[in-house]
Amino acid sequence: MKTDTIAAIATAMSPSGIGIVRISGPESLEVIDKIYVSRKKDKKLSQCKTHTIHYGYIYDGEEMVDEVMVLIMKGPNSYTREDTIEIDCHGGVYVMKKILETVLKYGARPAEPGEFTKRAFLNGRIDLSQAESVIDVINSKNKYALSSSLSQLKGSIKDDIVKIREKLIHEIAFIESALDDPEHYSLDDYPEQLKTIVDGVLDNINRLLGSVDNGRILKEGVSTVIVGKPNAGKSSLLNTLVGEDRAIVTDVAGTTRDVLEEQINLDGITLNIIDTAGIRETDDVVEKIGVDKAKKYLQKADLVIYVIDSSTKLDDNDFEIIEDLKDQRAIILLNKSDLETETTVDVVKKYIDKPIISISAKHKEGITEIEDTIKDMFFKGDISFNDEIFITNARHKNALADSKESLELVLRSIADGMPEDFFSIDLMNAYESLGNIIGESVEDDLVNEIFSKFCMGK
Ligand SMILES: Nc1nc2c(ncn2[C@@H]2O[C@H](COP(=O)(O)OP(=O)(O)OP(=O)(O)O)[C@@H](O)[C@H]2O)c(=O)[nH]1
Ligand SMILES: [Mg+2]
Repeated sequence: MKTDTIAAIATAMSPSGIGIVRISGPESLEVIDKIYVSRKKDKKLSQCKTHTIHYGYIYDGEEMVDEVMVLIMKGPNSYTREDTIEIDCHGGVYVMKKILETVLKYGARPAEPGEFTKRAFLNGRIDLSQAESVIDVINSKNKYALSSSLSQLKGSIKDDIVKIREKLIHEIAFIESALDDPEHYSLDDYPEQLKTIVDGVLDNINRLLGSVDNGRILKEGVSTVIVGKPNAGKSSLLNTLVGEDRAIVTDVAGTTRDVLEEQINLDGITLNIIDTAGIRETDDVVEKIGVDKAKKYLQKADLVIYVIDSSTKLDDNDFEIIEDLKDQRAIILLNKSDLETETTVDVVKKYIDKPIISISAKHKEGITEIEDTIKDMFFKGDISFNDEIFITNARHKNALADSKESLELVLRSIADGMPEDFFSIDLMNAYESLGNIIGESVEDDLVNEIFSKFCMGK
């Protein structure tokens, strides 16, 4: 299939030190030869060695457009595997656009979002899971998300999937051969052997599926909600954690009416923290809406921070909250440790078995302990991305779930003593579902949809 030559501005469209215009495709060198002029006007870049950098100017006919550095990367040793040119120009929006226009005028066409990476995929340099991780690297918000995306970019998911698929195709081929040629292949005892293999593959898939929750947390952050009775000090805690006065704090019970969300970074883990209205029985219409919202967030959160005013006694509102917390990942903070204590750690321990920490939100005491406890809860010790793979992509998760379903059908057919050709149909389905992850035999529409989420010039 003949491909054309594409170009785009690869850097942000805002004034900055340098900007990069990227060109990829069979006519890249032809295009650059028409618009690049070296200082001594003595060379054609198409004649220069690959992976070299050249100083000079971009001209549109007689008109000089900018002073530039040009990188030449001849295929297949480039991101797209095609001849690729990068023009480093001054990073002004107008000048970048002017250079792109010139490149387009002399033979390239505008690239679509993600089209460079799509070519890297279509030309076999990376598989689909690696291509998808490119956008995750760009969007990474913290060091764990970045390490996980980089490990996927190196091919950690692909390698696992390829190995599993090899096992499955081996069995499919064996069944087909045995059915075709019963004289040479025996299927006696085969169902038991197959069961062992499928069990092993399912273990592997379950392990990958089991990483989905942590994967989402790595990528998007821990959804955290602060709950408690009015006046417990929830908003004060939010402000202390964020390090800025974001929420209104007063001594009036029922100050916070609506939810307020802030983001903090805890040693590489992102917490998306929501401050809520104090939970209590109330007839106030507006406050009641706030309380209902707080309860709803409490149910959905990855982590609940329950703040108790330790200078007061527990009451029915507290017991209600404690009841709702039972099945949640939660920590309990006994706030206002600077005041006389009415509710001690020992008292609370009687009602609920969760980490309990004494703090003062106002005087910023006990905050490190909160942070350490949260880190421990989510990532016992340090996470190593070298040996653990996190599934962070919903598409991968669905494909894994589909393949799991098909493999469970294989196990059922074995248990029911079904004929062997039943096994191979479901094995094949599992094989194909897994193939979707790495981009084997995926539909064009899906490929287009995936790459359309990319930024321009990537
Ligand atoms: N002494 C003391 N007072 C505190 C502490 N933390 C908060 N307060 C005070 O408690 C009062 C209520 O604090 P807020 O942070 O508004 O409490 P809240 O839980 O958000 O209250 P609502 O929004 O009404 O539900 C304010 O007067 C705070 O200054 C603390 O550690 N020690
Ligand atoms: Mg508040």
